[in-house]
Amino acid sequence: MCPVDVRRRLRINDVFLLLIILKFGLHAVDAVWPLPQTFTSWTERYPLNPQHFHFGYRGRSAALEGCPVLDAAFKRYFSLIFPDYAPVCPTGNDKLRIREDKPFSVEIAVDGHYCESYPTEDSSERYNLSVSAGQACLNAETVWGALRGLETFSQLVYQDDSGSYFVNKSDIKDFPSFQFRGILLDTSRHYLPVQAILKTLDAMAYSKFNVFHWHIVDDQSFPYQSRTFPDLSSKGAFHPMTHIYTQSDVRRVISYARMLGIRVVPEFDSPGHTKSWGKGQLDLLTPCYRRGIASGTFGPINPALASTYQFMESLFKEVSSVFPGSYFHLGGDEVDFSCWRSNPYIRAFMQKMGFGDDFAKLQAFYIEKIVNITTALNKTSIVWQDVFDYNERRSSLSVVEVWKQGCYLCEVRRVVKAGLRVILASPWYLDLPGPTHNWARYYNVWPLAFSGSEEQKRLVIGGEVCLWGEYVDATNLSPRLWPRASAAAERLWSDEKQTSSVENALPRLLDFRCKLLRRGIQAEPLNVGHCRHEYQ
Ligand code: CP6
Repeated sequence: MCPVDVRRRLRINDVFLLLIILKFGLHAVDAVWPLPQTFTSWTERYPLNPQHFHFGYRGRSAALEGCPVLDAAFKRYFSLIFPDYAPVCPTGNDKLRIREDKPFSVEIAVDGHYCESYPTEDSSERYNLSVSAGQACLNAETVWGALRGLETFSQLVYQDDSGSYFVNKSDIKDFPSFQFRGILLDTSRHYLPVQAILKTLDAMAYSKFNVFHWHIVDDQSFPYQSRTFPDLSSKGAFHPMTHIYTQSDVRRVISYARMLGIRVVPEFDSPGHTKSWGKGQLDLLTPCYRRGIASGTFGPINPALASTYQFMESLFKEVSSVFPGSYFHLGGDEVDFSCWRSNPYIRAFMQKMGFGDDFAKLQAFYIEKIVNITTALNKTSIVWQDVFDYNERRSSLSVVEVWKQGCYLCEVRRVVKAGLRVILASPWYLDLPGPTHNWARYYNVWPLAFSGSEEQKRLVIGGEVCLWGEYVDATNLSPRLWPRASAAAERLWSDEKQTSSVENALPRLLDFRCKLLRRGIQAEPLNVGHCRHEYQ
């Protein structure tokens, strides 16, 4: 079963690729995005007939029959591989043709015989895929690896000018360079309908992203409908009925993501970025003072009240059971100290605690309590870099997300030197449009290009594309993200030595963008040109 015979090898090299693009357009061979770690392909190709094409579980993997994640993936990928196939009653002609076509099956084997319920931060996504006459063998350690392999297989299939499907003989051994490959969506500055989120999850799977970072609270609105504190969204959402995510919406997003091997990391960003909570929860935010009297405006969460921590604990208890993943993003960025400073009660608390005039100490005090609440709920906390920068006692921290511009690798180095894990976001801010925001800027990023030990580099667990929501809603979400986010996806998945050239990547990215259009994703153009199947 699944023989691997090495014959005439055709490696992807620049000259070959260029020839293909110039002569045929790149609709055929070797166009996989993100680039697999090792990839050999041959000119030998096999026709695929949708009526004689099957997915199946192989031998020792028999226990997986009935695994919902893979069963659903087979259905999904069948439609993605044969986009214009509509089952019809065979006419006489079809019957003749079908008999001539050889069957083809994709045989899947997953180690360990079982169907995991949720992907975790250390789930293996490794797979081997070998395509030969009549069959493709896909081996993986987990169902999540099998999903990545199915995505790759789907990208190997192409149509000739008459519309017939083909796949070339290929041999792929693949695994991600980084285990955390995320996209942040901000559903507070603008509400994103559930459908828009699900569609983004689909597109994420096409680029092998595996984390959806859901920035769900901010100053402008709080759309999450809490069971414990329903007023937070009934008063703090843009609209109490139409601009919220109900418990069932949230469950739907989480289970849809799981089917694609994507983890959902919720962010409850505090103590700043929480003004919307103030509307539904009295005495949570700090009243700001002007010339000794309360001005009627509010600042960050009030860290001086015991009731604050009771509220946060109840809220986190609820959301830790709603979101099954082990990572929790606690935010902690951009806390404006001026309101705290203006408030005499906060200043008195500072004196009592011995913080003097150092508001960073107050912020660290608050975050430490929130981290402890999170740890007690068995979750691992992620914080924005501000928390690391302000905190002298860093022992309770686990994962730090670096977002500030400037020398971000300097910051990465500081964090790993402290023995903490890092997620890098600084180079991947996609929310601002403009001519300088071309994809190569997101491609030419080298997260490990700092001096440090191997052990320190292993602490860089991945990166994240941030799509902040001030200027983004469902109208421009897709074109803002795609295909530029895919450039970051390749940086996070593929081997950096094989993907160091923007020129080599361009033809594959052009091809991939056309695949996105074919799959119904409104990915913006990279430059002048056309796709065989334009978006409609
Ligand atoms: N919202 C929140 C934001 C940003 C952050 N947190 C942000 C800051 C600066 C830039 C882009 C985004 N809009 N909650 C910082 C992590 Cl340039």
